[in-house]
Amino acid sequence: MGKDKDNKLDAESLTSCEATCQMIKKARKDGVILDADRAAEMRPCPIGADSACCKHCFMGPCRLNPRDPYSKAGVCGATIDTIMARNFARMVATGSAAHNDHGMSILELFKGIIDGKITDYKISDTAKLEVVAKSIGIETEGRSIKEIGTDLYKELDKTYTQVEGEMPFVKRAPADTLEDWRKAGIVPRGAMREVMELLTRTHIGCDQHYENITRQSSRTALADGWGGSMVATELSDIMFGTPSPLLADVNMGVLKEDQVNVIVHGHEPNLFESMLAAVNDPFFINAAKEKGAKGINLVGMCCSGAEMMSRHGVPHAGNFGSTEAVIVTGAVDAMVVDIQCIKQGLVEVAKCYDTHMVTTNPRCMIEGATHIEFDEEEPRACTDEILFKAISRFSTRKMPVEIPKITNPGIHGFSHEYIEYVLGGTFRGSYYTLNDNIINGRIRGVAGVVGCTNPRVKQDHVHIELVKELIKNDVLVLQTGCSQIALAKAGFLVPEAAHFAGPGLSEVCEAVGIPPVLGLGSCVDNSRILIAASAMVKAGGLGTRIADLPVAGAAPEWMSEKAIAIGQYFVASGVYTVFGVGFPIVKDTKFHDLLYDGLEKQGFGKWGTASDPHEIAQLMIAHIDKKRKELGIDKARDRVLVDMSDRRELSA
Ligand code: SF4
Ligand code: MSK
Repeated sequence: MGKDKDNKLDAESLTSCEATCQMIKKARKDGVILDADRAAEMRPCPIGADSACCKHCFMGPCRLNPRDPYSKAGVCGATIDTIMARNFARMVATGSAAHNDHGMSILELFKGIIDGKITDYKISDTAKLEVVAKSIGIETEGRSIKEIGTDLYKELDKTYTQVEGEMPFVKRAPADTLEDWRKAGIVPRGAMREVMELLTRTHIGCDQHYENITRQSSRTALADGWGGSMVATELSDIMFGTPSPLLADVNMGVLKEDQVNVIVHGHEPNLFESMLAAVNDPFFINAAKEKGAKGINLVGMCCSGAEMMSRHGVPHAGNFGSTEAVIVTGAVDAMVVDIQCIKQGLVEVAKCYDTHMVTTNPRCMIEGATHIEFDEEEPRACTDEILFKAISRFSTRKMPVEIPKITNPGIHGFSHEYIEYVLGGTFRGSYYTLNDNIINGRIRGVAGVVGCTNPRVKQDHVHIELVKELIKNDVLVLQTGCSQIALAKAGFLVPEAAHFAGPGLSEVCEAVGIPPVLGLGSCVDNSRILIAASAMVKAGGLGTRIADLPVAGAAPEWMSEKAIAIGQYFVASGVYTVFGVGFPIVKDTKFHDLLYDGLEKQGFGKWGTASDPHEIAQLMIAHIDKKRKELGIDKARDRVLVDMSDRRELSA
């Protein structure tokens, strides 16, 4: 990696995103420090990076030697396996809690609408309301929306509060997968109970068997994927509309110099939905015009941005790695945030560029930011106050504006319902065609590539190179979150990207008219991938459990505890899941063997780690091929590929 004249890493080596690169250079010129430069200054602690330390009690903190992990134990006698399993468990607990807390807020909002207490939102997708209710055994025939909705609320409330029994949405898993969970004793009861129990087990002197701790980690992670995240996705669709493909622009070029620019960044769609209503209110459009603006430009970032783009085509300015950099444009009149993945550093950067930095959720206040609390019963009080501030900042803009002139159009909004429609057809109404193309070998398998960006690696680079390699090898890629935005910026969410795919996948994409990379939305929308995988099993021909499918997952630039919870729910559901950047674990330990091999032997998925995108791709493809072989469909693929290349030669 090269250095610039101030001995800092070249901006080009920090990001593949041209717009972010331009803003890193500008920030350095302006004397403003961004996350990428803070990361270069902050060397990770090598013992913590390997998860070989513990600070769970004050007899410690205890540090073990990752190079000789069994040479000593903590003061209490805790071994390296106990310490790593407990650290891992706490990450799963936090990640699962975050998604479940989000899901619980969405459920409360749903209840408020059904009860008639909240009137600013409505039930938008009544057909989906019925489908979801039926999927968990609620009678819908001849009943009103209020009756069905009330029962659905009561049933889904168990996702969080139930202390005994099985969480409602686990019924949607393939029967054999559910049976595997039952045998292992990891069917989640209620998320509050699972998170509480997992944290209890990690207390000094409690659970000190790495396998037993990890069993509860799986249970708590499943309470995320098949619990809080799935509730959030399904109810958000019911309230705000189920996405179907639409064209939307991504990248910093979506900001407009002559308009009032408002960015919403975070994870809960309700704030964003209300902001969308507010910016379309003629009162505010006129108020902006009176101050010399051509209008109000609402833009998203990170996951709520991905959700709003999927549902309404709201433009998206960039992923986690660009949230500070976008403020450097000087064009952001208000940066409005709710919860999760909000860097505290935003406040300092916003101060430097005279941008209003506004927090809105009582769970997420930031010192130095303006807090304007959002209340679903009176949402416009918050959004309108923010808009007055943003308009007034526009009219008194002091900072020079420099907006990178880059926008990348792409197709977003592939809900699992739409995938079923486009790859199954209305006639069959299942994943039959997808399965058929996997069985005949045109599609080698399916990969979920998801998750964050991390300033420890070149932004977007690993995502892009990994996905390129996968589609080249006929692997259909499903995406969510910041990874989806990385590929959108690289121009891969368009049908024309089928040219970069292998012959089999490109043939299917061209026939159906879809890109080889399908964007499913935000990080809670990873639950759409679970439902898609279950639908593949149910469509037949590819085994009887998710673990049988030729599928794999990756979070190549992960950084958050939520990512670890997501990884563990995919693994516990039966998916081989590879993380890039690194992983907090010491090799040649029993805990490492369990995560990277033992769980698969027990019938689940397993973890993998590699930092090079091509190596990640090879690991995933090798797993997909292994599953094809186990299913006895490996020969079909050889035949199809010979046919295709023959055909290409003939037409050349
Ligand atoms: Fe050390 Fe044990 Fe306390 Fe952890 S719980 S800090 S290993 S004494
Ligand atoms: S926002 S969790 S950086 S995907 Fe969901 Fe992006 Fe990862 Fe946050």
